[in-house]
Amino acid sequence: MVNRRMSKVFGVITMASLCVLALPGNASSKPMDPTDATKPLKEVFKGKFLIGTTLDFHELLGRAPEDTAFAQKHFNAFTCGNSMKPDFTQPQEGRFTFEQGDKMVELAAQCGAVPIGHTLVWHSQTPAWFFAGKQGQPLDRETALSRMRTHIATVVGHFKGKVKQWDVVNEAISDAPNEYLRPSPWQKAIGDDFIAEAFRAAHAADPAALLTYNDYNIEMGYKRGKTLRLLKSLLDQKVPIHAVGIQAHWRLGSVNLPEIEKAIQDFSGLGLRVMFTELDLGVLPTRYQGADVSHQESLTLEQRAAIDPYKAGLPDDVAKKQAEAYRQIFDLFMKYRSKIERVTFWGSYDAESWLNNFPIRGRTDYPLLFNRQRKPKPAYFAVVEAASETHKGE
Ligand code: 9MR
Repeated sequence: MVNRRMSKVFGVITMASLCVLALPGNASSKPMDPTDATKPLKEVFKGKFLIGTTLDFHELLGRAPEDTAFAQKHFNAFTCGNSMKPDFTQPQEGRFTFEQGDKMVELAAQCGAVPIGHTLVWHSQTPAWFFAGKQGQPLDRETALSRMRTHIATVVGHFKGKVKQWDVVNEAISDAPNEYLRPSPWQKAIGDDFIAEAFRAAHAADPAALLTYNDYNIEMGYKRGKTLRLLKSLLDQKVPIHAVGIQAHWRLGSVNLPEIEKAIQDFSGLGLRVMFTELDLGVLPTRYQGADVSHQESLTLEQRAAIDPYKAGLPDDVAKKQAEAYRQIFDLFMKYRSKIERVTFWGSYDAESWLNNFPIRGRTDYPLLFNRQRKPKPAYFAVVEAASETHKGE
């Protein structure tokens, strides 16, 4: 069942803990096989839509050249998994750091990939100083607006002309029934127009950049209406927004294709480009279906054994089911390829996935197209087949 519990925690995750989380678990230490004949995904989807992945600390700090080469081989859009979020780009007021973002841009340039900026305005991974009021007072609107505008102007300005697409606002829509926007520190201090103001600031800093609103579960009925309300209101006000990012953190067995199709139709019907920005298809049991990073489940040892069932490997029947689900997803993407700008996987291969640590830490999940040795899984071949079939397209 979907857990729509709102978290009131806006804790700041430290860089050190993020570095640990982002390192690939059980990754193969073998170098990439130069004779590997697997067809690069970016060739498979050439002329259809961009096909992306994340680069994270291990790649951006030069600690995993094989992972970098693998990402460069298969993907033509790169998103930093963590390194361009506000806790990295402005850890203290006025102290900006761009080294890892610059590295991502450099690695993208080496292979002709499109660098994506993720993310400017979010309630999570944003240092506490952003939300501190003066002399212990609650944060006031003008201070919050000024901090947000300075952050956006400086970060987008730094990457102007290099980063082509920005996730401007992340996860602003509430999961709670009867609540429109998430009562985040940004929303509370500025009001609902923090979203419009963020897009205006990003557009002013780089008028050529494609600007996206990015969120999870917005394809689903309980959030799609609120998303449409937000997008329509931004468009009515002539706010410079160009795309909507459906994160696409989905789980095997609960992918709702009709809802996804409806979302593509509804969002593109507004004249916006559609992105699938963080695609994965977890195979482990979980009660939680969202991607709210403040959510963590704790369990007894017995419960843990039951919910980490594939430690020794992914059973063939599960791999086949996952392949079939991926095939159906990509059939749909292909049908609507004229509306879809980009499909980005949240990690290149299974060991890199955040789902090995969410919503329970230390599990062994298999959500991507390549296994822990970076070899193609049945899901890879299903996706390749979906791409090659002749679709009329919408
Ligand atoms: O992949 C990211 C993971 O390494 C971090 O621990 C996590 C912490 O916030 O953020 C992950 O990326 C998130 C993305 O930025 C926004 N949507 C949900 C993603 C998965 O948590």
